[in-house]
Amino acid sequence: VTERKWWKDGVIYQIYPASFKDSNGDGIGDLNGILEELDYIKAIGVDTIWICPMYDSPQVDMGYDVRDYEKVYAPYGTVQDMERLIAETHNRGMRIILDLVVNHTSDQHVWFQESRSSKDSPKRDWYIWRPARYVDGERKPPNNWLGNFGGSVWQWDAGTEEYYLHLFCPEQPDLNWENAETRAAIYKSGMEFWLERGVDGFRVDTVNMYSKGDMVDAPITDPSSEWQFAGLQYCNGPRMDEYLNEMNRVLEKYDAMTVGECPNTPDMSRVIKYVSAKEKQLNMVFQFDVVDIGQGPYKFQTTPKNYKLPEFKAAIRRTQDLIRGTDAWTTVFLENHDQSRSVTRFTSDAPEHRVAGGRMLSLMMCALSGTLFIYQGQELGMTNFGLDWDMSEYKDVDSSNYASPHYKMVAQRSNNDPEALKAAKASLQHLARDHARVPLSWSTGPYNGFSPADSKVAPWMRVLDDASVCNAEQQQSDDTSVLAFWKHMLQVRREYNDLLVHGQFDDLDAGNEKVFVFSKTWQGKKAVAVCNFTDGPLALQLPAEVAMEKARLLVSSVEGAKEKELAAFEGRIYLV
Ligand code: TEU
Ligand code: CA
Repeated sequence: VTERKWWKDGVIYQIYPASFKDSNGDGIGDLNGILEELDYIKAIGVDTIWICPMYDSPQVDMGYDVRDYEKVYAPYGTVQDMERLIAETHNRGMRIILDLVVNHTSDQHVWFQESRSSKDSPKRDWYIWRPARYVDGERKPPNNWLGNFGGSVWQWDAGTEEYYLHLFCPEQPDLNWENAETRAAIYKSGMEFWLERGVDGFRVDTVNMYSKGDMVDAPITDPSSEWQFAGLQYCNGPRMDEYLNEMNRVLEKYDAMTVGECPNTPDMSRVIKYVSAKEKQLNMVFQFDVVDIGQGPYKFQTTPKNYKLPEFKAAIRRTQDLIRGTDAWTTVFLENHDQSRSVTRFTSDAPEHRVAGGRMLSLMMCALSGTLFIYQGQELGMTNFGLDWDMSEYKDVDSSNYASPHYKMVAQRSNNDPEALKAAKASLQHLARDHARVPLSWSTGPYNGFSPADSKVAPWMRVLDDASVCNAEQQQSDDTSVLAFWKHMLQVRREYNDLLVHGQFDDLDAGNEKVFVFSKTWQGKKAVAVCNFTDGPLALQLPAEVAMEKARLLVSSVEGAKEKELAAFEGRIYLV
C-alpha cells in the first residue's frame, strides 16, 4: 500500500495555451483566456491544471524551444499574468503545474548564444559539441542517430567548426547535463523561478533523455536511410538516477509533484525505478505503451487502426501493473498535445458513434488506477479533423518535417500513384499532432467561440468546420453530452476513490477482441468494468463470478442500458 498524496487522487486538465482561448482577438490563445475559463474547468470536476510551455520562445516547436525560462511568450501575456493565474487557480481550490522543458533550450537562448560564440566560451560545455568525423575526406556527423523530427541529430556550426546535438529540431540544442554548473542553472532558472511563484509541480518534458550514454552508432534498422532510430540509446542513460535524485532535492523543498514524459522505455524495471517512492526520482511518468499502439517505428508509415483490442488492453495492463505490489504510482491518459484524438483513434468518430465513444472512454479511464489526465477538448469528445484538410493547414513541425518528406517520397517512389498517396495522407490524418492543437470549439459563434466575435484576425490555425456537432456551450446544457458524462464519472470516481483510483487492476478476458472486461479490487471490495469496443450491439456476457454474485450496475455510458445487451460503444461498471 502506498502513501496517500493529493496528486494521486488528482484529476489533471492539460491546457495548450495557443489553442485554448483567445481573450484579446489576436488569433492566439492566451493566459487571460485561461483565466476566463477557470470556472468552466473547475466545473468539469478536475482539481489541477497543467499549462503547456508558456515561456518566451521563437515557437519553432510551439514553445518546447524555450528562449527564456523567466519570461512569458508575449502573445500569451506576462509574468504578472501568470502570477494572477496561479493565485486565481489557488483561490478556486485547484492546483497548477507547468511544463518543464530542460533537456534542450531554443538556439536563441542566451546560454546557447554564448556557448556557440567560441570554443573558449565559459558556456561552451553547457551544450553537447563534437568534432566532425571524416569519411573518405567527407565531413560527417559524429554518429548516425536519427532525430525525433527526422534527419541527423547533429547540426554543423560553421562559426566554431563543430557539431552540436539536437534530439529534436536544429533550433532545439540539447543541454549538457553532465556539467554540474549547467544543472544548477537549470534548477534555478527553469524550476525555482516558478516554484517561488507558487506552482505546485511540473510535467517534465523528455525527462529520460538527460543522460545520453556513450553516443555510439545505432544499429541499422532502416537500410534506406543514413540515419537510424536511436531512441533506446539516448533514453535512460547511465546517469539518470543521479540527475533525478539531485533534481528531486530541489523539488522536495517546495513539496512539488512531478510527472515525467518517458518514451522508449520498454523495460518495466526501469520504469518502476523512476516512480518508486523510495527512489526519490519522479512521482509518476507517462509511459507510451497506449499512445504508441499500432504505430510501428516510423510514425506516418502505418495504416489507421492496424492493431487489435488485446494489444490495447495489454498496453493498459503494463501501466496499471506498475502499482501492483510496489510503492510506485501510475498515470491514466489517452490524449495530450502530441496525440490525435482518442475518439477517432480508439473508437469511432462517425456522427452516430462520437458521443458514445467519448462517453465510453471516459468511463474506462475513470475506472483505471492512477492519476487521471484529461486533455483540453477530450471532455467534449472532440475528434480529428477530416481528410479534406490541405497539407498546408497542418502547422506542426513534426507533420511538415516528417510527414511531408515521407509524402514526397511516397509520391516519387510510387510515381504519384493515387492509392499510395491516399494511404500516406490517411496515416497523417490519423496520427498527426495537429489534431490536438486545433483551437477549442467553445460555441457555434464566429471562430467557434475561440476568439472574440468581433476579432479581425483569424485564429492561428483552422478551426473545425461544424462546431454545432461538438462545442462547450451546447454540451454544458445537455445531460446526454460527453461533457455531462465526464462530470458524472468524475463524481463516481471520487465516491469510489479507493476502488477506482487505488484498486488492483485485473484483465478478465485478455484475448477478447471486442470487449474490454476488467476488475478493480480493494480490501474485499470489487468493481467490474465492461466496455464494448465495437460499433454494434453485443450480447452481454459477464464473467461467471460477477454474474453469480448478483452484481449491481453502478453506471452505464448510454441512456436506457439494456439488461442483456451492450449497445455499440457502451461501457458499464458493476459493483460486486
Ligand atoms: O515530446 C517528446 C517525444 O518523445 C514525442 O512525444 C514526440 O513528440 C514525438 O516523437 C513526435 O512525433 C515532447 C513534447 O511533448 C513535444 O511536444 C515536443 O515536441 C518534444 O518533447 C520536444 O520538446
Ligand atoms: Ca490572444
